[in-house]
Amino acid sequence: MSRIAFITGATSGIGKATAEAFAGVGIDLILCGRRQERLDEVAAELSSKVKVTTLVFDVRDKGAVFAAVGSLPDNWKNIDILVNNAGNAHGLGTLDEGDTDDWDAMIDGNVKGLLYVSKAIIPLLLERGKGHIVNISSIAGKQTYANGAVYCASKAAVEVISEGMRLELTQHGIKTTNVAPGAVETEFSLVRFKGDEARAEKVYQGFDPLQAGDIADAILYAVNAPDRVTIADITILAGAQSAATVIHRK
Ligand code: NDP
Ligand code: 8X3
Repeated sequence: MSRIAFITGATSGIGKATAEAFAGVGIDLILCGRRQERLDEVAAELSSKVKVTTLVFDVRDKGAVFAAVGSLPDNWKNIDILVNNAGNAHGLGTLDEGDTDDWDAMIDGNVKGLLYVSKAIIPLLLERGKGHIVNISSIAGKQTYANGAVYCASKAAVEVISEGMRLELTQHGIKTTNVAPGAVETEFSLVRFKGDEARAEKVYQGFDPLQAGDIADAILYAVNAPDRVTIADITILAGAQSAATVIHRK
């Protein structure tokens, strides 16, 4: 029987690559994001392989999150896998100079958004007595760096929420996997630097950065593990990376 995955942030980067990896093994997809056209493109690309439906909402909007999940037809509510991937960094700056709108975007999206989506979907998993939640954290959730304290705090919160989910949900047959990537070349830096392409490109220069597909491979491994196995936590760094801010560039 095919499984159904609900993926937030499926319009680009890690979320989109995860959708592609899941489609490759026959997992049906509920793809979420704010950009409808992008979702339509991904859906068109993958619908020859699996069943795909899309939901457009901002994870920061509590009402929209619950309305979107509630709008799913009953057959799409049989969700097996939730990938809480939607999120971004906004800005890179000291606490005294940081933009409080950026802080709101990170705390509201990366933390509260993940919680809203989880609260909407966990009851569906509990009803079925099975499921798997994959939370996309970051190396930044394990190691704090200067100028990134709020982003790091938002990802440290994801680490703690993953642990809390595992403690609460394992007894109900629901697994939780926390995935903490290092430097992945996606739209992440473009968003962090507010569309400054030159600055974003520099982040990935002089070394071979992780690709979104590398993270999707790990997620696929975790969700395909047998019932007796819980992949609790995966940290993935680029080959040239030894810590959040230590990258060996040529
Ligand atoms: P991208 O910018 O390529 O993708 C981010 C995705 O999240 C997009 O699909 C975007 O969709 C969605 N998203 C962002 N904010 C919201 C929101 N408020 N509501 C709904 N959807 C939202 O970056 P990545 O693929 O790199 O990022 C995915 C996750 O991986 C994030 O949680 C990020 O923190 C994490 N991560 C990234 C790393 C990296 O180096 N790239 C390293 C470690 C972790 P849309 O704009 O259409 O809404
Ligand atoms: C993204 C990785 O180290 O740029 O979460 O914050 S880092």
